Amino acid sequence: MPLRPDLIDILRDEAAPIVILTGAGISKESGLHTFRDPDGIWAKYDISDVATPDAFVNNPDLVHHFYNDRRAALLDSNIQPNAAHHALARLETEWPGDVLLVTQNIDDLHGRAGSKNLIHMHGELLKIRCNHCDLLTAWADDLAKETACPACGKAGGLRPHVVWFGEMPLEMDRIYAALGDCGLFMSIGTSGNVYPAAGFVQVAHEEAGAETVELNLEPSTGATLFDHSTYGPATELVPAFVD
Ligand code: BJW
Repeated sequence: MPLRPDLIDILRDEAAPIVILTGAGISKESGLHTFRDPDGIWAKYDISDVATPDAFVNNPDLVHHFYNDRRAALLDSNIQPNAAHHALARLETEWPGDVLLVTQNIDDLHGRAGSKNLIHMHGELLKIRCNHCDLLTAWADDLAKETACPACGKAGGLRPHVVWFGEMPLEMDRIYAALGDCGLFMSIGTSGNVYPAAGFVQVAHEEAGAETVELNLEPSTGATLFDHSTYGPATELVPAFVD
């Protein structure tokens, strides 16, 4: 069912808490690749080669190469937040209730657009951490297997601060608490293939009785779980929703 225009007015009057989940589709029109579209990242790389803890043990050079390349792409001056990122930052400022933005994206475009109440549940490309100590810091230089940790001095432990398959996504307690208390759950630019994020719509529906909305280029895997769906490019749909 398409979005009812009056629904937003009702939710605004109630100052309903909102939880928004975003995926790679929201950054596509900024020039970053999605994962599962025909020209996506998984068409060029095998997930098991670059996005699992075993991949990092078996071939750290390839994993570092993969993320060093993606950092270089993100830091290209042509890559900027788009109208959808900016619209969500505006929503956070203007909505009378709480707005929590949960992104699966490891790029920093939501933060650059001004979103503040933001969780990077799959980590952040521009941060690194050490497997040998508790260092978590801003990325400075391209990483290699031989790079020594600036805190503990050991080599081989520095890794991208990202969540690979089989690892626990970040800040799940805070996310589930917000899902259990929201009046509106929106999913934007995600294919709904990766859990636990793909299950958030059911949590919001069953635990909070929230209205659920999908904005995506095409129906996601879980499209039928949403109360309302609108399809098209994020740079058109998200500003139209917010303004
Ligand atoms: C546009 C557009 C435009 C294009 N405008 N739209 C059941 C429960 C719990 C876990 C599992 C489960 N079943 C299986 C699991 C395990 C596994 C999993 O989900 N496997 C599936 C493949 C089946 N999950 C995990 O291992 C996760 N950890 C975990 O579960 O821990 C235990 C746990 C259990 C229970 C509760 C809590 C925890 C970890 C998942 C880590 C994902 N990591 C990656 C890569 C690392 C980061 C990186 O390198 O970037 O994260 S995989 C990749 O997929 C990346 C993304 O964040 C993620 C999601 O992709 P996304 O964003 O949806 O992108 P696409 O490409 O798939 O879709 C883009 C969409 O945009 C498309 O629909 C387009 O149409 C659309 N689009 N242009 C609007 N212009």
